[in-house]
Amino acid sequence: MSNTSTPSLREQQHPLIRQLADGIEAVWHKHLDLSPYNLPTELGYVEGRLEGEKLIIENRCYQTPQFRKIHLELAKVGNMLDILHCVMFPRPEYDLPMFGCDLVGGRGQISAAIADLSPLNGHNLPESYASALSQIKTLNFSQPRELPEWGDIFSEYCIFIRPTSSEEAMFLLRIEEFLEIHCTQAIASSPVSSDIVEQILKGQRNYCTKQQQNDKTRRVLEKAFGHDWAENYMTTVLFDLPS
Ligand code: BLA
Repeated sequence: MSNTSTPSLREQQHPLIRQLADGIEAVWHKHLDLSPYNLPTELGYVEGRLEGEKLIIENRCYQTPQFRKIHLELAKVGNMLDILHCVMFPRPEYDLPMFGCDLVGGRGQISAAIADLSPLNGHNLPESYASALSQIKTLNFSQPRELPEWGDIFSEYCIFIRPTSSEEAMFLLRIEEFLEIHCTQAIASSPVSSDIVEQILKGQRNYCTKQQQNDKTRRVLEKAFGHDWAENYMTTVLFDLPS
C-alpha cells in the first residue's frame, strides 16, 4: 500500500475533510476487495513550499477487480488551504461512471465542495445508477456554485456548493450515499465486450482531459512545485489516462 502509516495529515485538517476521508475509506473497506496500487514512490508523500507556507500532499491508492485505481489525496498548505481529492477510475472493461470528489477549504471554512458520479458516454448514467440515484432525496444547499466551462463532464446529480457549517453533515451523508450506490453497483457489474471497451476508454480520456483543465488546481501545484512538476502530477497522478 502506498501509505499504511498513521493518518497524520487528516488529523490536522478541517473536520469535514477528516470525516469525509474516514467515511470514504470506510465505504471502500466495507464493499471492495482492495489491493495496493503503487504510485511512483516519490509521489506518495510530497512536500513543497507555497508563498512561504509548507505544502504537504499525502496519497492513498488502491485497486480492486472493478477499479483500475482508487485514489484519495489529502493536501495542506500551511494554515491557508486544506484539500481532499478523490477519484475512482473504473477498469475500462466495466461500464461504470467516474466517482470524483474535491473539497477545498481554508481558515475554518470550506469554499468548494464537489462530488459526482459522472457518466462516460456523453450524458447518460447506466440505467441501474440512474434508477438508484433517482430514489435518493433531492437536497437543497443554500450556496450552489457555478461549474467552470470544462465542467460539462458532470451529471445532473453533481453537487457543487459552498457548504455552510450546518450543511456539512448533509454533504457528508450524500457522498456516502453516492459511494454506497457506486460500490454496490460496481461489484455487481459484469465486463463488457471489447468494442464497448473502446468507447469507455474514450469517455475516460475525455473526463481526464477536462479535469486537467482545472486552472485552480494547476495554479496551486505550479506555485509550489513549478510548471513541469505540476503538469506531470496532474497527468500521471491526479488524472492519468488509462494506457
Ligand atoms: C476548485 N480546486 C479548486 C480550487 C482549488 C483547487 C484551490 C478553488 C477553490 C474555490 O474556488 O473555492 C485545488 N484541488 C486543488 C488541488 C488539488 C485538488 C491543489 O484536488 C490536488 C492536489 N477537482 C478534482 C475532482 C473534481 C474537481 C476530482 O480534483 C470533481 C470531481 C473539481 N475543483 C473542482 C471544481 C472546482 C475546483 C469544479 C471549481 C473550479 C472553478 O471554479 O473554476
